Amino acid sequence: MSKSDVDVVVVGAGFSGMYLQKRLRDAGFSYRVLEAGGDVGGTWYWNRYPGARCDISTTDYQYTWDPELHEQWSWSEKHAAQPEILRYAQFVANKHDLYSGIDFDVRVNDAHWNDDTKRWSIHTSTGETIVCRHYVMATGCLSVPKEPDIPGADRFRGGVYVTGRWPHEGVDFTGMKVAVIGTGSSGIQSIPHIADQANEVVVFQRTPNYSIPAFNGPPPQYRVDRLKADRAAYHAEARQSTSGVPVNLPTMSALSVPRETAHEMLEKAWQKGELLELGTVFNDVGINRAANDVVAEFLREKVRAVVKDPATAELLSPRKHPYGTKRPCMDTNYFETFNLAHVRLVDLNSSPIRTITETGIDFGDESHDFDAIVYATGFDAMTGAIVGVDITGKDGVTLKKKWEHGPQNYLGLTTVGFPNLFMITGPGSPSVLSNMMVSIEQHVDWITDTLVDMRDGGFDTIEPTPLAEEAWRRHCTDCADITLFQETDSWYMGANVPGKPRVLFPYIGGVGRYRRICDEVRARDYLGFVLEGAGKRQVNDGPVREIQPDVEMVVDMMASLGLPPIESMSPTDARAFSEASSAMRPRGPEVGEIVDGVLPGAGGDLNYRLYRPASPGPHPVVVYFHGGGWVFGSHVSDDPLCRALCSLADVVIVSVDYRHAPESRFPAAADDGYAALTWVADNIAALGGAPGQLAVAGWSAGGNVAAVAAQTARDSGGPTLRGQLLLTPVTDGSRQHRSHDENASGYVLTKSLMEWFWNHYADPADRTNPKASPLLAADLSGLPPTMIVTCQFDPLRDEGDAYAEALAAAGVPVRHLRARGHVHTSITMVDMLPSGVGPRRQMAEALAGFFA
Ligand code: N01
Repeated sequence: MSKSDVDVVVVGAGFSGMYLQKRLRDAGFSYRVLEAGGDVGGTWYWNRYPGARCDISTTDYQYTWDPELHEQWSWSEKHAAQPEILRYAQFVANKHDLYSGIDFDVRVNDAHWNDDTKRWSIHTSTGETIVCRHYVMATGCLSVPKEPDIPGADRFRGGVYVTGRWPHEGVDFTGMKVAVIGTGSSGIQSIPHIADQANEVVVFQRTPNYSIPAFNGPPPQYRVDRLKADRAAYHAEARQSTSGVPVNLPTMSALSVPRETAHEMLEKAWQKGELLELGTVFNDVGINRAANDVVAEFLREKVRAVVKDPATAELLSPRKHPYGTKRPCMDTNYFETFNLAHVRLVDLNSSPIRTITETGIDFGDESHDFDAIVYATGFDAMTGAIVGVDITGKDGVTLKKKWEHGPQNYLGLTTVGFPNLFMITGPGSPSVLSNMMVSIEQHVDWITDTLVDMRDGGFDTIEPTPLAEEAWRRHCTDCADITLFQETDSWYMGANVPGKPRVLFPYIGGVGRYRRICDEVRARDYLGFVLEGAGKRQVNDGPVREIQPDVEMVVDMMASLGLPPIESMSPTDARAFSEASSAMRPRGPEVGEIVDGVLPGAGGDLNYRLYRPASPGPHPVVVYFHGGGWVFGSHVSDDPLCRALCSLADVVIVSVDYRHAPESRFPAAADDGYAALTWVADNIAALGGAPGQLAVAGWSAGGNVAAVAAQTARDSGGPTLRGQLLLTPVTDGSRQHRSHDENASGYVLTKSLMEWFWNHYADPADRTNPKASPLLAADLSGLPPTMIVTCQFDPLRDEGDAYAEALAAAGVPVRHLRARGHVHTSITMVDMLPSGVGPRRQMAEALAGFFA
């Protein structure tokens, strides 16, 4: 093969391109590495502004693939400065003879896929055409500075500097009047240094940022000690962590401790001077605005403690965006700089820039002359470098066109219509939300291993399927939806570049989860990919993750506990276990009033708990039956869900117990359910309810009791019901539905547990009785309007679906929510799983709608 016809072209010789070259060479592939800069280092080659440093500790921001490097290179500081990181890159490149494989000062102008030859043609700025089988964009996430978008920017005749393209010879600001525009990481790092030299500095701030002091010094001793004790274990932990740095995972809500205690805990984390520490003190900072505000206020207090002028301190205090939804910064003397007499802060919200002139900046009602303007205005992040090159895939479609509405991709690595194109740390991968070194190594390894697999298997091309790509988009969105990220206009959301689609560009599901998914794709014979070679085609289509990410965490956590299955316990032990588990959960929202009482059941008194909204009554009343497979649970066991429904729907919930099996078998629960319903109907006014405004609801076995009660009321001339809400109900004990096998295990409620419930509740002969299996009732017409919620990963899914369909066929108005990615229990886990919020809101809407 000639130099112009190779297996792989790699664009970029930063840390990604360098390691990729090493792996490709070791694996025996021919390759070219093209680099626009004059040296290795990527981001650390270009970002030479004063104060540029890495925010991740040097114990973690370094390669792990060459163990010798740890002995041969030692870092001078906890947060290495740009020159040292560049020297490290050069050291590695020399050690591994990487320079010889890189063409410097070469840009790729365009790249075209030829579907006949199954090869890419790459045209470079030097006029060369390189043909290759595989094309890898190792171009970095923050490599294309954002174009200055301020009127008059091209008129200014003084010095113009962009942090991301800093002159190699440096800039001496001594004696100058300098304007700095932008207060992200680059601005916050450079402003104190510019202020050290300049006569006058005016900082133009549009959005204040959260920043913590770096407390730079030697690398953190506790990390050094852990690395020395067991380097492999440390790296393994980093690879399975959330952000690519080993940190203790928080278990506590920021709202579960008094403010003072929370601030004491945050203070300890703040003192460490590590980027990820503050965000990992509490487990709900990223998902709950009130919890987030505990951290935000702690940081605002820190600003007030440093900045002497209260008005300036307030301007420097972020209030609009939640902590972490823009990249938090680390600084050295940033806030202190605003105490200097020659440094001024201009708030662009009250004094916008009108125009830049030949000699300075006109803002608010002022005109100010400057010798230099520094743009610290950020990057066209994640996709700028990738679509900046004209990449044309199958059928002449460009990547820019395909990504017009969002960067559709599979695993952040590949994209439909562009065979054999790979991206390193692309959109849809953890990338910028992680320690880049860990993510880079993982991507390089995955890509190289894939190329080796293809070569071994005789495949020439690899391309994701549309189904896999769409499922990945959904999974990324599911992960983003449970966080606060989408509330903020940030570069993570593409909001800093006009016209960019608004999506969360990086994958927020975590480095460890992402790695497991990528590994699974390979282990499952390239799930979601089409591979083709001479006379061969392999398609293994399918979505790689459908379960909601927070639900998956709970399911994984429960599996890791290794608890005995409930069906191996006696009913007494199962009840004790269920009560103990319930005691640990959040209690749910406040309601106006809670009243406990007793009502007559079919076989004796039944306990009930009434939840009343805070709003003035009388309210509609919903009689609710708890879950627990007719064997365990009580009138208080679904307390958080009842509170949530009461407060969201503004209705009274009366949660009633019923007799349990095996002591009281079929039809005890059904009879008690109906008895309770009639008693509440008869006493509705005394309970503070509006007469005639009655509905029934239940979850799981309680959904069965509710459905049966509704049928009995219809058939026995009982109370008129305005509606029934059935959450993952048991509707059919007579036969196996497909979901019993599909979701037989691994999703909390198992097929064998369901059998155990049925065995305790009803003899096989009784299970076809509509009082046990409401789906089997001869006539389903005349039942009240119904909402049914079924969950994708629930053994009971299909019988719930079947009931919804049968009711609709019988003319009953039915609202059917198929809760995607949920398991039998997840929607009841109030204040634990954010993905349950939407379904619960819909359930409450349905309840309120029954009475509208
Ligand atoms: O860029 P940014 P950055 N008029 O986009 C403002 C990584 N990094 O280069 O927020 C006025 O964060 C803009 O205002 P607003 C790190 O991941 C890492 O600082 O859009 N202002 C914002 O204040 C980081 O997040 C390290 O309202 C304008 C600023 O410019 C990422 O790179 C060091 C404006 C841009 O902030 C990017 O950081 C440096 C306008 N027209 C960077 N346009 C370390 O590891 C934009 N702004 C240490």
